[in-house]
Amino acid sequence: KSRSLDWNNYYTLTEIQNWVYKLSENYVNIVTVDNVKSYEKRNVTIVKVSFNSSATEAVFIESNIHAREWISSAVSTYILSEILNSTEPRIVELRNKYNWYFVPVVNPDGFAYSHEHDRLWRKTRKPYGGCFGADPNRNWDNHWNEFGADDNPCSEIYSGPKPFSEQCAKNLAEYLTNIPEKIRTYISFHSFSQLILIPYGYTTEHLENYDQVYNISFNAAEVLKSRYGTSYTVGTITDVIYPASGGSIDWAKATLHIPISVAYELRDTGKYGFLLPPDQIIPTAEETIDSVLYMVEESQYL
Ligand code: 0X9
Ligand code: ZN
Repeated sequence: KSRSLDWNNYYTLTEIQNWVYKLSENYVNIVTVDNVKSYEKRNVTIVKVSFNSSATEAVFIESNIHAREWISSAVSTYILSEILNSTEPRIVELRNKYNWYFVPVVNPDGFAYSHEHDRLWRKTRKPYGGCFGADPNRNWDNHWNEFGADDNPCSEIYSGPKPFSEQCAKNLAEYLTNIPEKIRTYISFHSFSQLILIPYGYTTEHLENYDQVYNISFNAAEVLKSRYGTSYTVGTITDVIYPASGGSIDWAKATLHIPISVAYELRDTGKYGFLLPPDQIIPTAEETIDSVLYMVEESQYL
């Protein structure tokens, strides 16, 4: 029996996808669902929420490109639900102004594997010699395999044999290039560490509109903290964690010229790590949506 999402639990791929299809039946003409395929022929489900058919700008939110980071899709589906259902004037304004795209599970093969076989699985499931999977967040065609990636197929950060060797990343990138609206905010949810990460992962240089994006992200972290006191660190991928090229936010920023393209590393800082207890889903989602709304509001000035 498929459970309906209430954010008191983590859900399987099938449950998340069934919930999404129900939304498209209940919100005809507002919620539309597209799918692209993964290596194992699962659906990478893309949900579009459009209250305004003449909107020319969009927000794009993806999660669970890394399989074991379950809190990431729990938060993105919570935000999807709030964008659809909330009567808060602030949310009503942002859903009328932008079309909202959500990809709750970018890496469905890995996600299913993390539910069924190995809770801490990270990568895709495409076979490479004796090992399985490439890191789909090292596989995008932007400074591919230059930093913080590995040529060894058995590594957790294996970049794959070539850019976009992983179907889920390749097909999502192709979908992104065909979106008719201008994406103003692109958010990739990960866990864990409590960070807001700014491009780029391949250089220590601060490129394009770094100062503006830093200020907005810094304030977004303050907004996040004001709900439950959760502290986030803000900076470029290279400055805050480690050089890591070939990630989705770098590709999105460079290829689609998105004013705000960031990754959140959600709760916690290591006590539970990837195994964040389900009773933290709702507080994590609540504090995160506050900061996301702030970012989307600020994106109009960039
Ligand atoms: O290493 C990663 O891919 C991310 N950290 S995680 O622990 N969730 O694996 C950081 C991603 C930062 N973004 C890019 N490198 N583009
Ligand atoms: Zn991750």
